[in-house]
Amino acid sequence: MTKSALQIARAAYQPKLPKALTGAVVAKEGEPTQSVADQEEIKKLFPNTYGMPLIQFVEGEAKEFAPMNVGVILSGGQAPGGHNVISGLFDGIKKLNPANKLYGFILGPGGLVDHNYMELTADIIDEYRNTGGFDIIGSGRTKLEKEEQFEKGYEILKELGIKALVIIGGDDSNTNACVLAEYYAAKNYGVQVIGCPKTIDGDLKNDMIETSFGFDTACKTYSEVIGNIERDCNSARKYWHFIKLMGRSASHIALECALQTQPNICIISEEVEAKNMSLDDIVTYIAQVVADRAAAGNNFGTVLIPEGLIEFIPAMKRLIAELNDFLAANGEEFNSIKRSKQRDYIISKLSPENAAIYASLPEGVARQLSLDRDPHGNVQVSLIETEKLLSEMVATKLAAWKEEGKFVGKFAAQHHFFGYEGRCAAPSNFDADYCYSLGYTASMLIANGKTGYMSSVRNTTAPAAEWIAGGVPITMMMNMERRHGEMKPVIQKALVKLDGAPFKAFAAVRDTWAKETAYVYPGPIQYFGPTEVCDQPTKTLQYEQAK
Ligand code: FBP
Repeated sequence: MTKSALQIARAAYQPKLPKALTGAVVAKEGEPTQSVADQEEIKKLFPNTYGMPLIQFVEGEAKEFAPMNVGVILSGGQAPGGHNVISGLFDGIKKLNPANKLYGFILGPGGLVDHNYMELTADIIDEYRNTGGFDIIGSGRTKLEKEEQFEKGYEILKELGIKALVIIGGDDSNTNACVLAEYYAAKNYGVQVIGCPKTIDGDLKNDMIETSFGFDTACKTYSEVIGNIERDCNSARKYWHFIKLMGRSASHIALECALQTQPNICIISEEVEAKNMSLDDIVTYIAQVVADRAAAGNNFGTVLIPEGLIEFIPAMKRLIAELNDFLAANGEEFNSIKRSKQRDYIISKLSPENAAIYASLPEGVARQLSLDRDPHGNVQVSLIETEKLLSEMVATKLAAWKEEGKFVGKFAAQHHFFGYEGRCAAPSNFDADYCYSLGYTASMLIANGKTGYMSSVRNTTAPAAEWIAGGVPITMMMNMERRHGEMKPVIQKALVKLDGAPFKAFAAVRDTWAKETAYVYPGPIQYFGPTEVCDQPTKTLQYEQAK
């Protein structure tokens, strides 16, 4: 396989570990823990894994460990650094005992259920150190939640002599890891299950997990390109760029990219919901910034839009819910109607409030809302081109304002969607070190007989040597939430906190950024060079951890 010069140079990079992990360690146990909410229910559901203490690894005496085999799974969307979690895990278990073996299950949790696996040897691991992607074993979105899947999984774990399974995933995958840990513990199967916090979305974090891996690299990758667009924008001075950013429900990515690049506008979904804003409120806000900049002779700008925005606009949420129900019950009749009449048909059937909103939407978006359903009958909101929806509606509003003399200027838009561009980028130094440390820590949790824990590395705004490695009982992060009509124990998803330091820092300066052209051009991720260029954590972490 031909390798790029950077790939060859990066292969030699030795990720940094917290100082405590560089020699033999001992697990220091803290006080027993509780779940973040619904303690009684969670305790009942996880009798074997509830209430366990926090673990911190500190320097200790070297011990001998009997040989063991370990399995690893990559679950869900790709996030930069996954290969380093696996190489950290590999190096950790080999250090415990060189006879230990690591098996990777292919294409996500489905590989465990279908007994699709490969042994990860030193040669294979070396090919993937410090590289982006999940291609070493592939990833998948199969949910591990049914007893028969747990049993099928156990069959292959037993056959391969696997004593512990590491699941690298987001909040849902780690919830499932915890359910699996509890199940295997209850059955006395002797298989430990350890989770690792992955997702570019940044929404798997709490008091104990400072950040999910991949967020750092993905945001830096998007910020590079946003900065390039801003510079283009400020050179030609004739376009408004509408940029949608991945991140699922949470707006962490949009907020972090805004803090890095200082665009004219960044919409934060959590704020839209908290202020009960309508689509028209958002459009009016953007149009006003456009008009004010035009009045100052600036017919250009940059707008960041989080992927999940539409679901956070309360009125849109209600419209989507009614459409889901209506089309589930009347899909056949709807499909038998001529395409040109479908829009009017829907308008005639919806409640007056939702009909009015539906009628106000541009043709294309209205169509997407009524056509694209996932297998559960829901609108696939991520497919809705929110960036185009907003720019079209802004254009319409500005045209009306022009007639009234409220807008004197030009408005021309360009659209972008950044997501896949960042998910497999070569990990930044931060992610390379963080992920390697997470994987290595997972091996120490296994060696210490732990199950139902998530690998945790804290104090991440300090140099890596000072990071604190340990484990957090996954039950500690759980609460009860309604999923598919049933109350289920799940890890609480972290949305942007409006009283949190990163949002407050943004809110304090956004009006200035709207008026002035205050763009910052972060440039590409740097792997070699001065530490202030190469080793900075995200602004989000810096604001959150600022004492
Ligand atoms: P997870 O880490 O939660 O799996 O999601 C990451 C993500 O990139 C989201 O930002 C995005 O909405 C989703 O995956 C898209 O996934 P897919 O390509 O499978 O549709």
